[in-house]
Amino acid sequence: METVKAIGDVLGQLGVDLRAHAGGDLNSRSPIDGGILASLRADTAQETTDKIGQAHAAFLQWRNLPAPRRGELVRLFGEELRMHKEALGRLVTLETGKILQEGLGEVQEMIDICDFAVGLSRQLYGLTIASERPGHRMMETWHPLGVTGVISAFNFPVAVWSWNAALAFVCGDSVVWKPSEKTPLTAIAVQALFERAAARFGNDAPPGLSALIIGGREAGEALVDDRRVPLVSATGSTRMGRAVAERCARRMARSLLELGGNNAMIVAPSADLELATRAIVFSAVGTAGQRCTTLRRLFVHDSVADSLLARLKKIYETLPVGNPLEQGTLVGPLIDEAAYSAMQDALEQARAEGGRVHGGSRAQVAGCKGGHYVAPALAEMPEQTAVMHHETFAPILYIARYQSLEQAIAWNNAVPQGLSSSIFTTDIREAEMFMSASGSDCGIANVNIGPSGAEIGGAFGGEKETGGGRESGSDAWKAYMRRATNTVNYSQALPLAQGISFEI
Ligand code: UN1
Repeated sequence: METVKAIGDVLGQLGVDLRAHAGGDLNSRSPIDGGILASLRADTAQETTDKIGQAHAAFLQWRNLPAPRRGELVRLFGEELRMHKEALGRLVTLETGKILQEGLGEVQEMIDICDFAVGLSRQLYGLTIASERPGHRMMETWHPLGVTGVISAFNFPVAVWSWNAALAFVCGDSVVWKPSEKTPLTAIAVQALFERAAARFGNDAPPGLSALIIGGREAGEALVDDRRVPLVSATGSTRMGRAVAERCARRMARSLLELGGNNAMIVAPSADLELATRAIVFSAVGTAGQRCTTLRRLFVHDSVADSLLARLKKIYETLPVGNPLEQGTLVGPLIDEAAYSAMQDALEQARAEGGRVHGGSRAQVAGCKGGHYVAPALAEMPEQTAVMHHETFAPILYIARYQSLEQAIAWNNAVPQGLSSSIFTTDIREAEMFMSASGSDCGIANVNIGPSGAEIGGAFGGEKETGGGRESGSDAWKAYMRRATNTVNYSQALPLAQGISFEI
């Protein structure tokens, strides 16, 4: 099989040695053709707890290094990524099935967050606060937190880890990573690149600063339940996130959650339909509909619906579905058989709810027999029906017509998830209304771009069942640190706050 032949080369270019992980029954399977890329061994419970212990010891040392010096390690890691962008991007494609352009984009996203984190290492600012007492000063200091646990999903197998890890390292934390069992190889490769950067950095990088746990659910649970891990950042399904949140809450640990999205776009009467069409297609079929930011619900004003639909149908009919390694392919495979079945079930439900479905059936791709390829689906719905309240991780775009902006915003907000959203309009009132307090209730609300493909500079995450966490840019770093409020008395008196008199 093509993928099985390709994997050796790519791992060689990345300098990955699988021996430490080899010899188990955990298969990394390429969604491109079903080829088994490697059979790996899961870490034992003892190995997992040892790695967490080592990460904790590493933290105790790492936290004392000045933050700009910690940033230097992230800078070196970013250099490794730059040097290996092509090979790592190809590995992402081999293991996730996303097209090569998107595999490379994922590695670029890692490079970007490294650059951001290096700058941040000199900007971990705290406030100074006016004290109500004479001769006193108040301030906030941000300190390293501890071991950051990262649980990542198959669809962004390395970028989402890097959002967490790059910030955690400059914040003075160590990181223990439990990747999706569907994508262990990309994680092993990234860990190898990190170790190379750490070796270049020298003895100031303690062993175990970044650890990788290969395994399934039990490995994740061990991480979530370990008292030495004060923060667990988890990306994946709402079901998984709820379990993580509950277990963390039981031991009063922090959880940072980035869970399901069910993202909508509103296309208003004044929209530039040409731009909207391009944004819709990228957001709805990119990564074969398997981004948490994928566009799933499209609300089109009645007056432009026929025109927009005609454009979309035409493009959907000829979308290049195929081998993601080949140039020209825009839609690669779904991750596995279960994803294919979930898509068919959702389309069935859409039909039962009065939807008219175009596309959605299995596509045959030469040389890729073991893969699950589909023609992306458009589902014209009579209104926002029950199926549209669920996130199905597949390229299904539900379309409903609206009459008033209030109705479209209400539909946008009516689902349990609250990650990303967007509006296409050239009417400034509509744009501002959409971004206002009574507009979109999502963590991301865009104007004249689609809901997916965010830059790393903004805080990334969403509300409601999306979990409330914010990762990546802006001030997301604060989640990886603990805040101390310091009050300093430089006077010779001891005035009490709130004017309390307490004479002894
Ligand atoms: C995800 O799907 O979990 O905004 C992350 C985007 C990407 C990240 C997606 N930058 O679509």
